[in-house]
Amino acid sequence: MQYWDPRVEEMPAADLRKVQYKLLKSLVCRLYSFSPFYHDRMKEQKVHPDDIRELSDIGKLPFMFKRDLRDNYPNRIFTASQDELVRYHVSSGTTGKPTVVGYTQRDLDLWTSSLARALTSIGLGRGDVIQVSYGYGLFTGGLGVHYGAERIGATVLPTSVGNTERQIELMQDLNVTAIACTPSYLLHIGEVAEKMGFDIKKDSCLKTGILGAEPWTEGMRTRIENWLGIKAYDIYGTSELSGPMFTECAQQTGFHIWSDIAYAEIIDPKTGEALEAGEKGELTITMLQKEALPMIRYRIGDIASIDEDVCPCGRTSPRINRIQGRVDDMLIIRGINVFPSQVEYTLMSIPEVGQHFQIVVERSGALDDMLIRVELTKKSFSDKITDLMKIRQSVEHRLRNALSVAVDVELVEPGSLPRFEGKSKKVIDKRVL
Ligand code: DLL
Repeated sequence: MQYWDPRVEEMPAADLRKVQYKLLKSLVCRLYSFSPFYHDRMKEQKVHPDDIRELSDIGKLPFMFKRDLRDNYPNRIFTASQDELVRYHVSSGTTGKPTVVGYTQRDLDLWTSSLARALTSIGLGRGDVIQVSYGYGLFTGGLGVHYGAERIGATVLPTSVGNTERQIELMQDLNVTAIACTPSYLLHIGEVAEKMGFDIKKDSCLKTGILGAEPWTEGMRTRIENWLGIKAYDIYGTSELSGPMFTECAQQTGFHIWSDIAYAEIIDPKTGEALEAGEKGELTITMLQKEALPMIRYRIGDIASIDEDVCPCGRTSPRINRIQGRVDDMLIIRGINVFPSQVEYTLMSIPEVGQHFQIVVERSGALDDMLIRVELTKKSFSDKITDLMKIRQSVEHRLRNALSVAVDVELVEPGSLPRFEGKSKKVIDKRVL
């Protein structure tokens, strides 16, 4: 078993909690003394650093939200001065004003070592060629994975997104063994490779996918693994935490949240109460060591559950089970809550269905209508209307059972729905346009 930093990765959970408490206490004292933002927040909540006497006292601290960063745009809550910053990343701002994250050199080092541990836990290292097909630039995916991969001694191929045919040629010519990109982009790469007559499974050295930045399901993992002949691992992070930071280990049972770097809580999104291990709720993270933009109890908005058992890989940090979606991704259709990931989960279990779908929600009169456009596989796409009718009925039936709401299904030709190079957009909600 390979570890990047065995001292921390194998540290008994009780000792890790002691480390976490020490880091939390010193963070809270520092912020209370030196940051007007955190000072005022703690005062409003009537909590003083002296009240933090054990790790569970973290529950006394106020939450942070994305809007705190937006309201203080661009850098009013940074806790490092301009001359200490060595990098900025900026979110795309698709759901509002962009957020800016500043990093000190130590912040970058911490981010990189988080990924070095993560990539090592997958089994990557010296001798691997890692194609980084996440966007480079203001988005954190490209540069984040890049530095982590270099740190473990792998060779990085920094292709970024786009120019897919060239990506595939380079994958072949340079014997790429691992690719990091969104699951959607890997699907697209796989299809373009097929069109070029290149069979990734047979003709390449690709063995590993490091896939994330958007929700995806176990069903999608199985399909990608079988189709491309690779092992596909989930990678998670958000720009506010630094960027991509955590991956699953070789066990593929949720991503490890390194306890000395981050403290994870799952809370009830409505009440803010902490939930037990195994219960599903909103992931909330405290970054214990960040200098320029420390996040305390940051309500990320992603729905997940936590697993505190020691992983069979021997690592003692807790794991977060696959993200189910975002609180704000949830569609309410005729009063029923529907997550796009439930749709994907159901569709991926139907062999006639391909990898791509699109959800269109409209309001006709007072009622919401949900149409799901579903690509069929090449094999099951037929000229015979009766065959298509049968498949459509069966897909509608499966979706209706899984979602408890009536849906219309439109079967479409393989290759006809949009493809994505970064994060995919699977939902078109015409009610809010
Ligand atoms: O997406 C950072 C990242 C880059 C993660 C590359 C993984 C790989 P943001 O653009 O700030 O940062 O978006 C963060 O994307 O809150 C989730 O909703 C979603 N997300 C990220 N990774 C996953 C994942 C990057 N593995 C937001 N599964 C997060 C599900 C994910 N959702």
